[in-house]
Amino acid sequence: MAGGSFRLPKPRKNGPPFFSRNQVAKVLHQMGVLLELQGANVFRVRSYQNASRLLGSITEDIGELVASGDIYNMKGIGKGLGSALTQAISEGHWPEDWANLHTDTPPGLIEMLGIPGLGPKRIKLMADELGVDSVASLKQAALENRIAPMKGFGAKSQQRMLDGIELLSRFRARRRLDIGLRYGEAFQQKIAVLDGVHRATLAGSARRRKDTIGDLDVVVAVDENDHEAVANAILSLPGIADVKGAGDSKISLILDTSIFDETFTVGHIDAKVLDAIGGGDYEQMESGGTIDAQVRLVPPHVEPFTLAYFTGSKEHNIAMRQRAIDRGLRLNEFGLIPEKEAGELKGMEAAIYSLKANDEADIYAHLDLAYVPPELREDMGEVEAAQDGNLPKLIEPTNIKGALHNHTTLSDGEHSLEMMADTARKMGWNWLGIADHSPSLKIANGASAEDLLKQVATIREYNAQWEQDGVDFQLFAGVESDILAGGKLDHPDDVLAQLDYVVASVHAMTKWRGRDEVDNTEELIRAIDHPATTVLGHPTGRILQGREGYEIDLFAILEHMAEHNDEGRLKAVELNASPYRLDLDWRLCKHAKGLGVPIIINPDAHSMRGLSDVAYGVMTARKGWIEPQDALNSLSRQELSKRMST
Ligand code: DGT
Ligand code: CA
Ligand code: CA
Ligand code: ZN
Repeated sequence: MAGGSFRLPKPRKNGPPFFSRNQVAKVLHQMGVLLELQGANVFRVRSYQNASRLLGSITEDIGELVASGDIYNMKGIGKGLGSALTQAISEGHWPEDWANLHTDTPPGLIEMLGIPGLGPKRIKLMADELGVDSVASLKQAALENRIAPMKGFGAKSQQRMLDGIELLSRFRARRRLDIGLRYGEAFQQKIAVLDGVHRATLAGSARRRKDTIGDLDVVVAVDENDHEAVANAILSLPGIADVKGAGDSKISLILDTSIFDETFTVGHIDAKVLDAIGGGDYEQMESGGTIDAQVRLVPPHVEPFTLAYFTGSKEHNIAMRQRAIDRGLRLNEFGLIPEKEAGELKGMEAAIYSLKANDEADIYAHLDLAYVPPELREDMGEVEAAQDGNLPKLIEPTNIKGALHNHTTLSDGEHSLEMMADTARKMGWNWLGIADHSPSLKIANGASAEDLLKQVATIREYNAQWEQDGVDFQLFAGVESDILAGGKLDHPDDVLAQLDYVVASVHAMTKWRGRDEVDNTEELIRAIDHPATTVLGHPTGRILQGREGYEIDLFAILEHMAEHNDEGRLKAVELNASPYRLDLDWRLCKHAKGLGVPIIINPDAHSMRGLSDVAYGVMTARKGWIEPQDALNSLSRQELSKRMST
């Protein structure tokens, strides 16, 4: 939840100090906000705010400050606050009136604090004057234009609230894969090195590499005797904003960005994308963001079953369980148990009769199946394929020899042609395609034909030089042509003819999203039919957690592209690897593959660092059953050169 959660943290088991400096600073901040929501005296509010800031910035050990009584001497911490903090830190409980303030504040008001740009003062005003007491009722009031007339508000701030509500609801429901993995991997790594932990694995949708993640699931193998100690150690890790429930085998908590060893930043975001996901508000929400996580602790011999279960998907689990039932077996998170031995026993008690498994592959083997990679576990035909020995040999990061859709300073990229080429070489790639924006896309600094042709000439010179020096690397000269009205490309044919390839993409989102599927599909097909078009760029234009794509019939488009390929003309569909896009969707990758339409995994890099986004494309491609031979990225530069000249 954005803005964190508004609960008082539970005391550490091994205190004092029962709370960390950060926890105390956070509680003081919350108190300030809650008091302001209540309309408390401004001086009182400020004393909590100041104390929070003070404790947030000191380097002294909070336990010692309290033990020595020095906390009373700190400027801004009066007698009242000093004794409240002393009691909390040395005895492990918060003052009763603090706890009451937390429980008495209507949750709807706290929920509203998550709306970007909306603070406690204005929430209180709207609550008093309009009776608004939740995000839903605020939205209603805004839609009925009841906020704009209020003094100090206005139509603009009303609209901003509506935008903020929309952003909050998207942000809350799910998080993008890149963000989920950042939290998930940081958490998993911290657990993995704790004393007594045999293994910690990120399971759930993150392990299946879904494009968005609901919550994180971590499975930890720990000897029975160590469960309690490890559970306590996990609860003491940094980055835990709140604990929703904690036992020795199951912990449910909320992580925040303090889990990261370095300051959390979202990094560079392409301006067009940032716009779609909420601009500065998005960046701010992400830095103050949280994600839910569930941890399961199980003994090592049970862990493979637990890992398989919590990796899911639910649909895959159901298919697997049915297969077990057909063999007289019971499959669950505790084991694979012969029904006749388990009898009336349940859960862990039945699991003593489980077949043995050292790893997940053993579970699949018991069910006469080949090991199914986590990405494929969606009940999309993988169980049948695992039975028949037809599972795909999925593409791997090491198969990637290059990518075709990348920007330089010629349009809206951050880095020069030379820097991009250099980075690609250092990544071990053998080729790199440059496709800067075309003239019509003014907001992305689209390059004129003249400038583009200069870049082409430079590319040819570099290639000649590398050839001469025996360097196994080359650049391909392309363009990302905007698709214009009527499906036209954005340069004259004689210019396009001098390029190695063309990525044709839609950017006029407003127009395309305002039109129906039939018109859009027709125009896209016309652009694809242009002899110069090699790649269909980000086919739907979707921005994950940002906006839906425009309406198109991708099945018809892929079928049409398949006909071209059948007749020997290369028409590839892009899997845009930016974690904000992951467009083509993984479900359609499998379909494209089936039709024989080549995929090209493109980072759409706008900087040197952007090239590494290709990793998310590989994850998505794997999820979409893509094998090395299905993706142009695995071709050598000579092979690709040949393919593109047909
Ligand atoms: P998410 O969190 O919405 O991105 O998606 P998942 O797949 O991580 O779902 P989650 O966190 O609710 O549960 C993790 C896994 O646990 C899920 O993939 C499969 C398993 N699981 C959860 N609930 C059920 C259930 O009711 N039946 C079965 N067969 N498996 C379940
Ligand atoms: Ca999950
Ligand atoms: Ca879960
Ligand atoms: Zn682009």
